[in-house]
Amino acid sequence: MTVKERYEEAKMRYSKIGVDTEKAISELSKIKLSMHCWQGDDVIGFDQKGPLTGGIQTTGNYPYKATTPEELMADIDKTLSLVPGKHKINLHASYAIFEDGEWADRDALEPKHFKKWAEFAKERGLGIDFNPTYFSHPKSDNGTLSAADEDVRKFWIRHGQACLRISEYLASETGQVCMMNIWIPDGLKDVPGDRKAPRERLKASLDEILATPYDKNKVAVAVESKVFGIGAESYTVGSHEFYMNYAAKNNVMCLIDTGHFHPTENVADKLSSMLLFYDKMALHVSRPVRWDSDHVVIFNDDARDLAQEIVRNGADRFYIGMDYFDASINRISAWTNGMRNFLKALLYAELQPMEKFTELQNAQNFTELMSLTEQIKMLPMGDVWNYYCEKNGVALEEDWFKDCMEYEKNVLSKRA
Ligand code: RNT
Ligand code: ZN
Repeated sequence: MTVKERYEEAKMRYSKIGVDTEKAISELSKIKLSMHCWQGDDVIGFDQKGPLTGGIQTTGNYPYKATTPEELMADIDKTLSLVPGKHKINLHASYAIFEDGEWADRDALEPKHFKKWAEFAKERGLGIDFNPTYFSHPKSDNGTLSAADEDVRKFWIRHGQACLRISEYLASETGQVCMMNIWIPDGLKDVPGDRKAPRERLKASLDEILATPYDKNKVAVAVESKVFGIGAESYTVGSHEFYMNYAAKNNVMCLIDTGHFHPTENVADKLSSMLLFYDKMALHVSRPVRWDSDHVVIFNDDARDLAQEIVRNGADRFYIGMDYFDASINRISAWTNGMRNFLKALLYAELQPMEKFTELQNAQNFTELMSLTEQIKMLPMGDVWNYYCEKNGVALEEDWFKDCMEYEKNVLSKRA
């Protein structure tokens, strides 16, 4: 049987539960994921040679990571050739590309340092999202936007302002909105002596950054909260309450990272509440294993629940970014798996008879609701997925890994 024939069979089976697979596929094709450049080089970047800091960590020593912009771009191209659909790339400020021996500190970064990235994106019709980098820098060890040291705090305010200018430039170049996400690592290892003052300073710093004039039609700002980081277990300045209130009062978005909550919290459950009070929100799709471990996203219950809420609330209300970094496996496979798996979760959500679910819940028919939910798990979603891949000219589920390994053999293993 061909992929198309299998699909036709699946289409018929889905239609029996009132699901239109054509519509599901067409909705899925409208959803853009923002591909995080930092999976390709273990979150190191090009503007510094030091280790990754800020309480986040990559573990593993798989060889062949990208160490130059050319290598990283080639790896992004390879990955995108294995992922169906049209997506965006997500850059950190630390991925500035300097030419002719030039270098600029974080507070002096300019749009020109991202010209190569803008060209890369334009040639491929990709959008770009952006992030100031408040870690892996000598001035980030004792706080950034919440630092008690005024010179340090001012330095990082200037960095945020520079990033707004860069984000606006990237949006102008690509013709797509640039989502700029602010995440800082500020926190304390042990019981704080003062919880209030750092938060007051963070609030004042954000106010100063956002007071910089920028085009709100081009740049969508988000703020990302967190519960704790490595070495900052006792206190996080930018907590969920801090940012949720800050965002609401200052008309910016919240970014919810699926790894930034207590392990038994259901992150998917937050979306429908938040979207009653915000037009849009941003996500970092990650997979925490016992802690904020940033494992590669797999097609599990958490991913499916999150995808279902995205689809239910309207996928056009979300900026969906990927955020995981695994250095223990082939990095192209990590990127590809995570992105394909989340697209599968979104397809799974598009293939749900949502109206029927609502009807059953309203009728208190929980017996049928559970039975139907479970029955759907056995439907041939894989045939719809493979058809979608074929339609988009990318490798089928059973084929992409081989392709990825050929790239390792022919390209990655030749790297110095
Ligand atoms: C850290 C945050 C943050 C980073 C990236 C690199 O816990 O999740 O989003 O992972 O910005
Ligand atoms: Zn994140």
